[in-house]
Amino acid sequence: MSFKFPKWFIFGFSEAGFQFEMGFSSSEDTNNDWWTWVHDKDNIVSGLVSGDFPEDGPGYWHLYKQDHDLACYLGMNGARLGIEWSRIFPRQTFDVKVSVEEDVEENILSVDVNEKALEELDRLADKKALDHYRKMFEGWKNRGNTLIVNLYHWSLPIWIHDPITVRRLGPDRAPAGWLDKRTVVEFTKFSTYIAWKLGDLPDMWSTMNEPNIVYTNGYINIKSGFPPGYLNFDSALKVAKHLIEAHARAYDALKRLTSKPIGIIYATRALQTLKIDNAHKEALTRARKFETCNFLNAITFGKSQFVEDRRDLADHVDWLRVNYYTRRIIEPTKNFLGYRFAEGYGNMCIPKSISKDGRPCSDFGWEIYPEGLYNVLTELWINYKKPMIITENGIADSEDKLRPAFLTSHLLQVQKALNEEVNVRGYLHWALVDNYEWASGFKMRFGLFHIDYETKRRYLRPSALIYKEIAEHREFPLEFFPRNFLFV
Ligand code: PGI
Repeated sequence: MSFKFPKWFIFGFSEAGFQFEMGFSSSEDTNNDWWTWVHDKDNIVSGLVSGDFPEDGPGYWHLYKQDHDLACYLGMNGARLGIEWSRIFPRQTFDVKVSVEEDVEENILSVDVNEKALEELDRLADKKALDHYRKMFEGWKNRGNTLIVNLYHWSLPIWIHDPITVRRLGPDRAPAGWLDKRTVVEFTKFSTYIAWKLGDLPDMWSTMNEPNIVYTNGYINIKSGFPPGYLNFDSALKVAKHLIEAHARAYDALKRLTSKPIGIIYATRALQTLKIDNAHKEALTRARKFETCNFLNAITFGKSQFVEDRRDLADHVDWLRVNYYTRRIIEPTKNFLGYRFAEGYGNMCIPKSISKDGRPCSDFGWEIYPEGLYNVLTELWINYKKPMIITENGIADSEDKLRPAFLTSHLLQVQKALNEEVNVRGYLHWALVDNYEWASGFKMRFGLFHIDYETKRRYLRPSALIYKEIAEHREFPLEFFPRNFLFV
């Protein structure tokens, strides 16, 4: 087995606007659903969200140059950077007319955002915010690095989604976000506008991050603290369908304006069972469909349980972007999904404990399971045959006790996949510096650099030096592997 990474292999980091940008008073973005959600008193008092606020965050909006310096110091040459819809369009864009083609079942088959519409959008857009994104993106690009721009990472403008009112009065009485098919059209307008204004910068595009988390956490696992916390399975399915359509229509729009590859970032699942009887096999099949295939098959083959037969959705992925953290152990159960995640494994462990399989678990209670990364890469390669980049992989580990082994063991699994000619083109770590972790606030620390949130100063964690060593030399010395983490 070779322990070298090819020359073209990208090492880098990923970043998302809402979790990193704010931190200084002039960088606040108050016009989105997540802002409203994490400031809601009921959410805080009930413990659904942490009570930490994103405006106290890392401050990337101001400190991006410094963070780019840190990334370059670690030998990174690629980044996935996010752009916040609510910053670009703080006010509604419904009145900008575009031509939308629908079939009898109200499926959105095409959205045409023409020059006139773009001019109108230009009058509504916040040019200062747009210029700032240009500076941040150019700053990274001009150092000779690869730039992936991601258009949606969970926060929606408040004029499109008012999650508190949706939860209280239902989705018919408030801006309902992805439950409203108009969001598909508005997202296509936003995506087209960004490609029109900033299209010269990205080397690759991503329409959205982990759509599967949006419909599962928002409408099924409502204890996760994700907006709108509206428990309704049919709503989850509707949101999934709209996200699929939004991806496809944004893909079409981007294709008209750019020749650069367009992909989607997906929360991948290494799914396993502990038993192999029929009930477990059936549960695993259901989980595979619901967690992965129903979404990805829709946008690659135009067919799945989420959308039935839709030729207008097929072949809408150039690259797959893989986020991987831990595995899931599947057990059969009589709920509407027909399966659940077993306690004591995967993401269902006690923080800082040892899993039932004897593996260390993160501050979040996520079991370290590096083989799962190899499993998802090979499975996705076999099923979809698309080039891949790992866009997220990392660990909440404030003391940096587990991160060194986490890093090396996962990178080793990437090499294993590379050696078997799985087409994986890069590894972007989550995260470069500590981040605002949605409902969990600042307690979960994913950074290669620790942040002192009072002063915003960044402090190098030892694992950052391991990343640096590997990224700079494109191979890693064997003494980097604690014995128990070899797993090859
Ligand atoms: O939790 C670490 C990161 C987040 O900070 C990113 O925004 C997000 O893209 N993470 C882990 C996952 N996804 C992301 C894996 C799936 C997951 C999402 C939400 C698991 C639990 C909650």
